[in-house]
Amino acid sequence: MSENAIIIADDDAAVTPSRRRFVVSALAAALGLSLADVLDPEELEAAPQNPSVCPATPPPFQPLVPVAEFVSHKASNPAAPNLSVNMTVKAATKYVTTIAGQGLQCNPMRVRYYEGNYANKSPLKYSPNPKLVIWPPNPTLPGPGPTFRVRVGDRIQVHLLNAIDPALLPATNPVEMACDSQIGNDPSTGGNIALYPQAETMPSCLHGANTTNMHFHGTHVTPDGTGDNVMIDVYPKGHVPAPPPPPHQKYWYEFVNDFRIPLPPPAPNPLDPSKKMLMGQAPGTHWYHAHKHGSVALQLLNGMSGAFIIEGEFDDRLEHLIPGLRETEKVMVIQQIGDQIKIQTKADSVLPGVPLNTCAGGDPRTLVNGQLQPTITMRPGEIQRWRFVNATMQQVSYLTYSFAGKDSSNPGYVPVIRQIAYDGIQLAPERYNDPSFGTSQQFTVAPGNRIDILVQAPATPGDSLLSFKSVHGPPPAGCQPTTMTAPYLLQLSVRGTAVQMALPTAANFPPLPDWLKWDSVPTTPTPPRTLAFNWAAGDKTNRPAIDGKVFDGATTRQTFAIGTSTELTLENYWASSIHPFHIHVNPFQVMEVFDPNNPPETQHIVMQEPYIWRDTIAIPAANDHGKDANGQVNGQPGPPTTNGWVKIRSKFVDFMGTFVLHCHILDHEDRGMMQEVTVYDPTKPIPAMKMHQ
Ligand SMILES: [Cu+2]
Repeated sequence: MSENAIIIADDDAAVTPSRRRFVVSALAAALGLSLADVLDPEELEAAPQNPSVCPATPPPFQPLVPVAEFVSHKASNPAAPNLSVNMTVKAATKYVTTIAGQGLQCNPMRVRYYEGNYANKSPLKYSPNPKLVIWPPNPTLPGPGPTFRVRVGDRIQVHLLNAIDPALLPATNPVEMACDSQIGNDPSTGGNIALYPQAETMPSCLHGANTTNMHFHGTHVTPDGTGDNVMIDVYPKGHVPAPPPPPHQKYWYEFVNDFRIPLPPPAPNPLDPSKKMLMGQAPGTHWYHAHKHGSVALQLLNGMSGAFIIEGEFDDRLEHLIPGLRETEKVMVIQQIGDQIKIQTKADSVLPGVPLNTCAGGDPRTLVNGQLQPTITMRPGEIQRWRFVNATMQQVSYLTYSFAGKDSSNPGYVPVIRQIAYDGIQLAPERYNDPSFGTSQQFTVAPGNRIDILVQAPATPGDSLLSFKSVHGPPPAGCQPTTMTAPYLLQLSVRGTAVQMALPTAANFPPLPDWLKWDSVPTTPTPPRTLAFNWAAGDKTNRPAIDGKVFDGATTRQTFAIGTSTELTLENYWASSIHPFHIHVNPFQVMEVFDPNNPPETQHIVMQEPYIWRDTIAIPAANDHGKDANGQVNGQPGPPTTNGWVKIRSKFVDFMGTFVLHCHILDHEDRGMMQEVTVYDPTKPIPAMKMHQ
């Protein structure tokens, strides 16, 4: 972590001595405010509307403010949790500085957010200790929840309490079990249309805006019980849902996720110590976020996400190669904060290529740890590890990043970057040395992706900007082109005396552990499957669907016997959008990618062994060859649309249970582009589906 990292003090924690401990007041100092500056609700209401820069918000080019970290510690006995935190979901008005035209604008918005502190000694009952400091120290600033930093083998407890006051969110439908009233945009007229109640039906519509739960994205743990369980509903405390859920449908006001991150094979399986682990947990940059079907998009747009760093042997080996890397590491959560979702739709049409994008009210508002365009300072020649989490949720944030010199007369003033991991899973040494991955000087991340890079500053002082551009042309309709007028995420400033540091080579880069080699974990192959990411057949609002069906809680699922593996071909029928495919619990290897929008020579990429592991991959958009809404080009019938597709393979070992696969453009997920996944014991009947709403 960074040398100015903020670690919330835990009186019981025996933090590794090399890890420095600072208190949250360091953050207040960095922002030029005291904790007493935190505004109370009356002051919030009286705050000025739309000044150019929000109160207490750092303007662009200020030093990057690290997010507070909860760091696991050695437990007093082997069964005790290594990290136990309270995560309370609240609502507040936050002030988000964004770019409007050529200037800055302050946008007050009422959003939901995570407040974190260490749990007290009664781990099953929520009871915050007022003596403990909390994150965020200033709830009026936008940004992610606290960072969790643990190690493979650790037991984690997260006490999730839903303390949203629905009265603070009057625009929300108080009926948690029915589709919300939302505004859609009809691209054929440019006007607003009422989206609901119209043709969309439970459970695949925007609903449950104040209901929540927590997903641990990238973890290889049980999806059932208190593990990475997204089948539960946590309602605002004291507010009985109306109408009440069916009797068999459990719900909570607070829920404790409690699970152990497995050690690499041949360690015992934490669920059943009589069994050995077959796959390991990839140590890396993972994250947590809200995952209540129907409100995932809104809650991530509000900012309900944070980094979940899992350390292991890979990190030890890197630290050995580059001593001091942990101390200067940067964790960056990329978010786009907004308070309302506007969906583009077109009623009574099932034509391919209809634009359907959520654009946060027309402005992507891309922030790093809640900050607009911060600065990271390095010494000449210094190497740092940067961890990026793309916690955005919409098509417009599918961006390619690369550095460019800030001085336009010297665009070549850029650091050297080397990719070391994708989605929290290390690259093999062969891929670290591959011009398409490790040595590429640009990287592309879709919503849900993480990327780890080593950054080596140029040998002389100067400034460089990490710029970004949309992968397929300008932002889609409905999104203001702020990414074009200010196309950079952050600034790198190189100052001070030079240091001599060397990047790893392919020869000394950490080798791939055996359990990340496909053949080292034997499975029973099953026939390949194809999933079509398309629209609901006959659905008036073109809901996003898989194989023509929106998630219905009754029939839409994939089942796999434990111990099997399969190849999946994922096809994208939409010309208007990528679909970032994500599956919980088990990562996958990427074997082939077909992007029909690329020139013919680069359309079909057949990957080489060792394949890259991922848990989220953008299925390239289809190419409709310029057809209009009537399927014509220049008044003539157009050629058939060419779908984008990827081929992946995955294995379903270690954990039986119920989880989901879905598109990580999260309004697509909420409105139906999701399936349940059941990994079952082949000696018993397949269990029923679990999610109903
Ligand atoms: Cu999608």
